[in-house]
Amino acid sequence: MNTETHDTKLKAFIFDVDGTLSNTERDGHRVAFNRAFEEFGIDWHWSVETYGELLAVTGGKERMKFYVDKFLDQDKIPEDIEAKIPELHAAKTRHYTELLSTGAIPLRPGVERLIDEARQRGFRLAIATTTTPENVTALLTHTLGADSIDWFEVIAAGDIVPAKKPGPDIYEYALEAMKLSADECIAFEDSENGVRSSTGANLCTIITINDYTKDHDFADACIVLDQMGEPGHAFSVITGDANSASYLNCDLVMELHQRANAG
Ligand code: XBP
Ligand code: MG
Repeated sequence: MNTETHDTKLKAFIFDVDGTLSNTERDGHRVAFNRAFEEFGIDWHWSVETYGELLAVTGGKERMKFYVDKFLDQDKIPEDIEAKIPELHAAKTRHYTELLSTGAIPLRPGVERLIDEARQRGFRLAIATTTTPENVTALLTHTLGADSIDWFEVIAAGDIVPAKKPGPDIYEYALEAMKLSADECIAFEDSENGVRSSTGANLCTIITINDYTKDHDFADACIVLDQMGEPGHAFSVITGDANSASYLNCDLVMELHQRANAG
């Protein structure tokens, strides 16, 4: 097979947001949930550890419901909590976007460099996330600038599909919106729910782990890294073959995509 021809098949990069572009969960979403609980006079506090367990369920509204169902004794469940969840979640989104506007939550190493290179080299960009659309817009605006929202051809987010990750639906939605097939794209994820979703949509997937996801099962990923890395600030390869590269750039992304789609 002509390698050059196959390489050119990669057309788009599809990014997860939370945990992949930025470590938003512990110091962003978790803090915002706690502020919303306080605002509503609800006596819950999600510690760093508890929040790690709650991340088993994607989606903030779904996560609160999971907490009520699995973590609270029956007599501790606030009255009408089901009805209050949408309002609580709206408050949480407000607190979260306020937090992002302080610039407190940066992008992970290598993310901006890889996105810049991908744009220069003509790759199409998309986002596939379970988080609320306003959260994506706020993160992009406060890290890459307001114009960056337009760099992403599709921002597939939140309730746009009813079945959140680990369902493949959000990636299938992004592929359909871009009119691309799975083998023309590559996904970037950080979690087991994420890789189940992306590989469920048949996408070759690059994982960058974080503290919450380092023990997850990434058997179906094409490579697992501790981070994207930068020139002079190497990544560690956890599983897979990075061809002696020390950071993730478009050449390595193309190589991984080619290997995954060969044969
Ligand atoms: C992130 C999530 C989200 C956020 C909270 O998933 O699971 O639920 O924690 O966002 P991904 P909302 O890594 O796929 O982006 O509260 O806005 O739902
Ligand atoms: Mg994620």
